[in-house]
Amino acid sequence: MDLSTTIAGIKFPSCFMNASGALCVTREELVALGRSQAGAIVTKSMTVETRQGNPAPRYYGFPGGSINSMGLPNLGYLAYAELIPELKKFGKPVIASVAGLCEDDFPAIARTIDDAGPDLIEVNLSCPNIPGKPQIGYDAEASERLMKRLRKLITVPMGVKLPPYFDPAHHKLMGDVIGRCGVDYLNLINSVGNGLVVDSRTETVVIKPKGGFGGLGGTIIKPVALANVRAFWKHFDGRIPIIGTGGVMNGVDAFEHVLCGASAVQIGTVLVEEGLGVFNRLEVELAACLDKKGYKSVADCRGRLKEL
Ligand code: RRO
Repeated sequence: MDLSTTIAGIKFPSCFMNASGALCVTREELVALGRSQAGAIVTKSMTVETRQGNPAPRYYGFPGGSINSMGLPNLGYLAYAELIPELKKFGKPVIASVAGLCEDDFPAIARTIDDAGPDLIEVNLSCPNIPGKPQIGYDAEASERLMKRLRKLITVPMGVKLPPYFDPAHHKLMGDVIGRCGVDYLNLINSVGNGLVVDSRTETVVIKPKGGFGGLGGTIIKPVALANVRAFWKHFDGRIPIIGTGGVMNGVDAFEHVLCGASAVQIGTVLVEEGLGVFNRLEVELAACLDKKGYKSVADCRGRLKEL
């Protein structure tokens, strides 16, 4: 079964990879992703300075998913710029995720990281967890300004990681914006921001930052992720490749993302909960699912969701 995929002209040996944030902050974690069966190495979103992130506990897994408020812990962009040539030796694409605490942080990071030669750069417009900083992706004008600015600096394929949108009017608004910015691929979706998980036994929140509010991931967000993949796939008539992220715990979840239009699939919660062995399991499960349905590859069924 052919589980390879191509995004913006870059060939991935497998369509499964880590979601930015999951096991990809340190050199050790990134090297372990390189040695694993993952189809790519995706870095943690990077900022200008090294960051410890928010106080713990800041991640909590529960049967239906996870909530996190990590607060952008990362090594700082200069450390990732130095690491990228080493990571490229694993023979699979390296995706550098670029963030910032304000719009003006992004350009310097993008310039230096572009020089370091990752295969793709992903602009994170959707971190929900920095106290007092709204997600850029919910401000269409700021998103357009920033994407146009970065497009001039980035020479490798440029993707954007978007937050979930919950109304067709917002899919259209952001779709139109993205169509004007020369974006090469979309990553849909980041965590569903500012949810609240309550432990009724202890009568407390489960994570410390922001009074317990944090980004939701895992099974509970799958329908939201699928809706966003589908909405943007339709908006662009399949012409902008999509990485589907959100709620993938098994091979059938991945198949659903592909049916909605995803060219590749990223995993966050299940990677954190299960570890690197999950990549092999998901590949076996997706291959079995495609085989049973008579598909020969991921490309074979992409976007083929039937409507009633
Ligand atoms: O570090 C985080 O708190 C974080 C980020 Br940057 C993001 O984009 N999405 C998320 O769920 N957490």
